[in-house]
Amino acid sequence: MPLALTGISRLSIKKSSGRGHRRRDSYRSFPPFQSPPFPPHIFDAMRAARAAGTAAAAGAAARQRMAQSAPTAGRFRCLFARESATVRVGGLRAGAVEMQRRAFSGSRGLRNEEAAAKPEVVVLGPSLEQIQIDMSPSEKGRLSKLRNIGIAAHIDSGKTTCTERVLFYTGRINAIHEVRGKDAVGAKMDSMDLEREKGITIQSAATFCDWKKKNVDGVEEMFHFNLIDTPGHIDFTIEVERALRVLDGAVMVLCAVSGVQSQTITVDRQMKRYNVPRISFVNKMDRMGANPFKAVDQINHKLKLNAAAIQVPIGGEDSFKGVVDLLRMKAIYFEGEQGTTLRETDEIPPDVLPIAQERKRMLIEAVADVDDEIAELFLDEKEPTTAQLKAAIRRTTIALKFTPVMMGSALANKGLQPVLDAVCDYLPDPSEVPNLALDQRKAEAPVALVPYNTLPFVGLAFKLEESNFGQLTYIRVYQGTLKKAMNVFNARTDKKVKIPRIVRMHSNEMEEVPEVGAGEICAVFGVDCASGDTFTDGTLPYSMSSMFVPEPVISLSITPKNKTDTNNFSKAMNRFQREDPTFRVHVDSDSHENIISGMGELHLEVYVERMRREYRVDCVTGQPRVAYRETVTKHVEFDHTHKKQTGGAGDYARVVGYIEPTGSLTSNKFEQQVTGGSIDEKFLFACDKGFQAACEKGPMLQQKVLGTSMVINDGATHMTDSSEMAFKVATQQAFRKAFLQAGPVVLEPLMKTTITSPNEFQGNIVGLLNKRNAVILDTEIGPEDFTLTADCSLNAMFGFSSQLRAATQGKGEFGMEFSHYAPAPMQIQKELIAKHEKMLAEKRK
Ligand SMILES: Nc1nc2c(ncn2[C@@H]2O[C@H](COP(=O)(O)OP(=O)(O)OP(=O)(O)O)[C@@H](O)[C@H]2O)c(=O)[nH]1
Ligand SMILES: [Mg+2]
Repeated sequence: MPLALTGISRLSIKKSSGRGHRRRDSYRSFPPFQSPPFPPHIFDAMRAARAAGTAAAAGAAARQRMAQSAPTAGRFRCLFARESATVRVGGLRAGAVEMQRRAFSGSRGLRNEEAAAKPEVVVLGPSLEQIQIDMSPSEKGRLSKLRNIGIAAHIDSGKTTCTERVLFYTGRINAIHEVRGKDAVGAKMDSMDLEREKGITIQSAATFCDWKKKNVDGVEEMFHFNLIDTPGHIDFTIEVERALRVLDGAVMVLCAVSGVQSQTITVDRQMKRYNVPRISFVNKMDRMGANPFKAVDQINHKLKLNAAAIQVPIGGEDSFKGVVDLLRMKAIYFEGEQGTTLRETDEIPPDVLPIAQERKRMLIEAVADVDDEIAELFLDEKEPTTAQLKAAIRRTTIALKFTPVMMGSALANKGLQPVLDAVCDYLPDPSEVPNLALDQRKAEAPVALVPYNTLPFVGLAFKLEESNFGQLTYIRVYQGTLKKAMNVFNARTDKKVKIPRIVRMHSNEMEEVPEVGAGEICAVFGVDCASGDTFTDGTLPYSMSSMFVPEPVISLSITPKNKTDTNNFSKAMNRFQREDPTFRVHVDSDSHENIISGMGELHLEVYVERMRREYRVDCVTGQPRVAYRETVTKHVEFDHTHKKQTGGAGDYARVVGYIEPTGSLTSNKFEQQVTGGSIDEKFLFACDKGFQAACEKGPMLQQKVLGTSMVINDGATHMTDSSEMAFKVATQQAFRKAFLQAGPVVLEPLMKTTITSPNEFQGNIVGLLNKRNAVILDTEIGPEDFTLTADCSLNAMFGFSSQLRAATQGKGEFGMEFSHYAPAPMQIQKELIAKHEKMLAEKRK
């Protein structure tokens, strides 16, 4: 039964439940993506540092004048050396705490209280305030004109269409081509054939462009943007995740008709995870039923963000002509076929004026709610000047307390130029965002990275791509300069590598450059590494926390139709695994089938299809299967001896200890507490290996084991018969025996499911969810439609999309992402075990 998808055009794949031919060769196996678990203190530190930093930045500007004579680089080295410049971010400075307390409401407030309750995190290195003060004029000039931004949103909201306009208006491309356009060229950022055919983005694509922004006094300033267009479909969520990990700001696109949709909620969660400030852009103002203010309300209520429109539309639907800029109270019309001619006038159409005045009042109120300066003016009943309001919007947006909402229609070429201005005006430059590394020599203490070209280099490899010229590694440079032919050190492997070529990416094209400075994004060739690796110049013991990588939840068997294709098949598998940490491949040791696992059916289908197109390998695939896990619930002791005497040297190993739940369903743990040398060190190492091997295939369903800890505290060794292999086998046997006595349970993946639908169908939807034993976590009812969040078992969600469509006259939509593992219902566990045993019995025949 196919897994229901969120109303997306499907790829056709031949399916077969039969097992394919056996394949013996196994491809080079890559270690599973090593995502160092995000240490929670890093999030707290970054979150608090951002809030504290913004407050500090205001004061910093004034103090900067006094401090400008200080020689920059030297001063920083000195600060690092003495470590005197620590910024306390868990227990914020009094002013910042006060400011935050008043500022936040709803969920934000909660996050702050949470942060306040946590122990204080001390960040080594300079504070954001200090970075601003110490910056040399040339660094300041460079960084203040640099923006690293991402475009993220619900599927089909128009991200790629918007990006196409951005590239056109900045002169990066000469003509506009549409997603699914009639000219069959396709948008620049959707460069893969499959993307163009399906009209969806599958991989995020990076580009860069320069925007000439006109100041109030008519002077032009040149800004440099690094831009990443991300996919909207949840199955490609890792692309959004890693883009947001390295970007400083984002444009969140919404549809003017649908407003906040299920995937907008997921993207919002991701932006909050990486503390990314954002501008919201309500697209598709030309569509029938467009209502930007509904979207503003939903951002406030559904996403719990403090949002207000900084524009109002002139006309709507077919007659959408332009917008009123509420800060300057000017009407802006986008004229010419491609909207390239901007006509600005003080004459606001009379029917729009009252709305503009009302919305400006609301804007000031919303900003006053989170900004002291505007609050004071508001209380004194004074209207802030344009400059004051603009500065306050910038402060509060960067401090994650506000999101300005703009509007337009990308397809109709209206409204994108002001968004580019707003990116310059309201989104942070790299020096305004706290970026932390972990100092390996100081127990992973967080340390601030400083985006100065002159400091030692620190960068993060956030994305890999195989190209015709070898591996292409995308790197965000956080500190120092990355130069061609320079030697860099991989913090994970401690290996030195030379950088042969540096390029800037423009979708699938590239431009070679000799160097890139701090705060920039680039790609390098010929560097062998994993996604998420940190690179330094070798002088700093730093590593950076990687991005969050969700666990694959769906798997299926796959076999090349033709035996002669095995080579290409292995090549493709290697490449896809390297590029995408949410895509995994393994060979089932019993059936000898290749099993691919991923985030959803579409995810796997895309890879099968890419294999056919790019590697010319046709495959037969099995039915999608849910990735179950196994765990224990009790403490059980074991004393197991593995003994075999078959003439000559025998096998002997005795292991004593216990297994028990680790308390969290995230990983497994092995520990040895042997005293007195009853088991030799090298044999204990073999025990650890045995445990890891046993965890790969649980004793119940041969699925992976989770949340289980094994301790070996005693044992015995035979002078001649003991070997590493004997101890490995003994541990595996002991594990298996003890596991089955320790209250074993089958775990199933629960998916955080978000459903949005018109209010009248609420009853139907709750009925559908009840049938699936879903746990409803939250329901929010708006004036017209409601949003429901529930934890549902993935197994129960097969076929949900068609049932939801039927229950809501096609008006409901849903998205789901992996939430956590939980014990499967008893009945299902029994069925799964019975099925598995039957399969084993058949094999034995
Ligand atoms: N009416 C209207 N349609 C638009 C507008 N912007 C984009 N579209 C259409 O919406 C569809 C999706 O646009 P994309 O730009 O591919 O959307 P996306 O957000 O990049 O989609 P994914 O990357 O697959 O998530 C296309 O058919 C566009 O032509 C707009 O302003 N008005
Ligand atoms: Mg797209």
